[in-house]
Parts: sequence; C-alpha cells; structure tokens
Amino acid sequence: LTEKKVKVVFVLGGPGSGKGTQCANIVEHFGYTHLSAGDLLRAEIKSGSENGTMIQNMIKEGKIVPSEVTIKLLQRAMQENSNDKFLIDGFPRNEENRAAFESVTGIGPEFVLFFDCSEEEMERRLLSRNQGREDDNIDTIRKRFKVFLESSLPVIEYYSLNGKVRKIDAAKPVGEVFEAVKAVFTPTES
Ligand code: UP5
Ligand code: MG
Repeated sequence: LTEKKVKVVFVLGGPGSGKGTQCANIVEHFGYTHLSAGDLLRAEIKSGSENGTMIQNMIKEGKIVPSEVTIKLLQRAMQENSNDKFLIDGFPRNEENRAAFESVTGIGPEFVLFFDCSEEEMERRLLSRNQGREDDNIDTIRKRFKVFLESSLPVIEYYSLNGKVRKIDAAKPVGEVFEAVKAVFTPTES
C-alpha cells in the first residue's frame, strides 16, 4: 500500500466545548482538512450502511462506537483527500481508540488541542444549538459528560505526560478562543 506521510492534530474536549467551531477557523487560516469523527459516523448512519443502526443507538446513548468502525472511516477520508494535514476532531475518545489508531495507521499526533470548558457552559451551548442532533437532549448530554470524564479525559492525560497537549481555555467567546488557537499553530522564532 502506498503510504503518504501525513500530519495529524487531534482536537479533543468535552461535548460542546467548541471543537467543530474552532476547526472551521483553523481550516480557513492554516490549510488543514477537518475530519470530525462524529460527523463521519452521522454520515454513515444517513448512508444506510449496515452499521448504521448500531452507530445510531450508540450515539443516542452517548457511547463510544467500536474503534474499527471509526478508524475505517477516518482512514478512508484521509486516503481520499490529497491534503497532508488533518485535524481529527472528537477522536480518540478512549485508550482503546488511541492505541488502535496508532497501531493500524502508524500515525501519532503532532500535538493535541484540548478545549477546556466547564460542564455548565457546555450544557448551555448544547441545549441551545438547535441543529436537530439526536444526542442534544439533557438525558444524552449527561451520558456524554460521564463518558468524557471516565474514558476521554484519560487519553488527554496520556498525551499530557508525553508533552503533546496544548490546552486552551474554551469557555471564552469564539474569537478569543481562536486567538489562543492561532498562537498554537503559528510557528515561533527560536
Ligand atoms: N459555541 C462554540 N464555541 C462557542 C464559544 N466559544 N462561546 C459560545 N458558544 C460557542 O459547539 C457547540 C455549540 O456551542 C454550537 O452551537 C456553537 O455555535 C457554540 P461545537 O463547535 O459544535 O462543539 P463541539 O465540541 O464540536 O461539540 P459536539 O457536540 O460536536 O461534541 P461531541 O464530542 O459531543 O460530539 P461528536 O460529534 O464528536 O460525537 C458525538 C457522538 O458520536 C459521541 O457522543 C459518540 O457517541 C460518537 N462518537 C464515537 O463513538 N466515536 C468517535 O470517535 C466520535 C464520536
Ligand atoms: Mg463537533
């Protein structure tokens, strides 16, 4: 198989922390391609794939879809795109996601953006998003928060120990958050 050398940045943070919003800004300014694992899974449901019902049920429960499903979608999206710089948004969500992605693709992240935000603020944002997402109801939101704390935060801690995490205060207004994001992506003289 032809291996193209790609750069990957993982964009992590709780539900509603602003991952998708900030990725759109990063794409515009820094030429990355945005791959939201959640968007890819939702597209898979819509496409009527054999996994669709399973994925839909897991998203409704705030659970993490099996790695092989998500990794296949991410790999396909990277192969179909000629860009060599990708923002992977909302993945990896647990240790198993992380280890499987690294072993299947051989890719480790350049760094990890971590959008840090309080649950109160994230809940407010999700409840007022109004984009018809089936997981934006208070019951599912609580489940998503629990899974984030129990399964996803440990992944951020893992990368933190490796010096890879760039933590951003994501509770501020969108423009201020992006100023902090820009600083992370802008090379500094040394
Ligand atoms: N908003 C954004 N920034 C703001 C700011 N600074 N101030 C005020 N408002 C702000 O933003 C959310 C809302 O807040 C928007 O209305 C926005 O305008 C506003 P958004 O940018 O959409 O936040 P984001 O972090 O992307 O929130 P999202 O809900 O997408 O995060 P999740 O991590 O919950 O959702 P995701 O789509 O990644 O995953 C959904 C589900 O898919 C998971 O729960 C899981 O079941 C499944 N999944 C997997 O199983 N595996 C995966 O690898 C990925 C997903
Ligand atoms: Mg999102």
